[in-house]
Amino acid sequence: MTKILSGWFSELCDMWPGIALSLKYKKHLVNKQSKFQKIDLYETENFGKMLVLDDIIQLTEQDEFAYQEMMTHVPLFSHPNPENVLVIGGGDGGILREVAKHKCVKNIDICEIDEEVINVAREFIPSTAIGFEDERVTINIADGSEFIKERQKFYDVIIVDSSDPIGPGEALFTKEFYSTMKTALKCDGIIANQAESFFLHTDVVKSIMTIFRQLFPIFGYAAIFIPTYPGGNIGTGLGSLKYDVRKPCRTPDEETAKQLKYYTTEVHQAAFVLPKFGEVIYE
Ligand code: SPD
Repeated sequence: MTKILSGWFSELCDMWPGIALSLKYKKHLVNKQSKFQKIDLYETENFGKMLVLDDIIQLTEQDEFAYQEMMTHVPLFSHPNPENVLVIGGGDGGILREVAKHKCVKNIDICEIDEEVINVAREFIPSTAIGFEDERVTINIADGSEFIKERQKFYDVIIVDSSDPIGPGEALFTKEFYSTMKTALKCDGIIANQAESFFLHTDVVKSIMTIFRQLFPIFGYAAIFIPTYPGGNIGTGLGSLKYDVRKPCRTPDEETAKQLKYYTTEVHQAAFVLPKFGEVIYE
């Protein structure tokens, strides 16, 4: 771990050279090495608990809702009746928590390769780990590509909640991976992934859009504002076999709308509108 100042966590990474986000922390609660990665958990001064994998921030309690809501509700509200949903990665449980808000969903599978991430979330981040408590959730500790071999044409929506394309997350950004995932979707299915920042990682986003263009008749990138990811933004890439992901076909009911802090029907549509220079991701 690299620290610029004592008592501060600083996120330095070759994927965003020359720029680092730093958060002041009160306690360093977890520092362990799993079979796959280094897992750290901090109690920060201002952003609640913070989960860090291989020195990269995965979430803070203060702003995780922005990412988890958009990663989940953009694909799910674009589908008229999602019943079977798969989450790849997402060991903190936040995406599960959001999927569970859709009453039409009958089965929620999660395939997380690193059980230790789930254990740390369950012990220290109950606000996201609550997602594991929904009775529709089945936890699978496995490699996503292996897991879906038994579930061909089964899912309405697949959400790939990965870390960055360095280390264990790298395989989740390849054409091979998305071709395999596509076989697990029903003929009108939708896939959503963690698609990085159109501002800082233009080439990565462009490469994801190129893969999605080759595999799906409908595709796009929805931007998400979030202070604790590099550059203050990230995005979700959408690939759809039938439905227009830019226009939701369902809306949150009154009870769900009250629980949401970021997602609205308007935000869903607006997230696909990028600044002029950002349109380069589609070239
Ligand atoms: N640059 C970090 C991107 C992390 C995306 N995954 C976050 C997992 C939250 N459920």
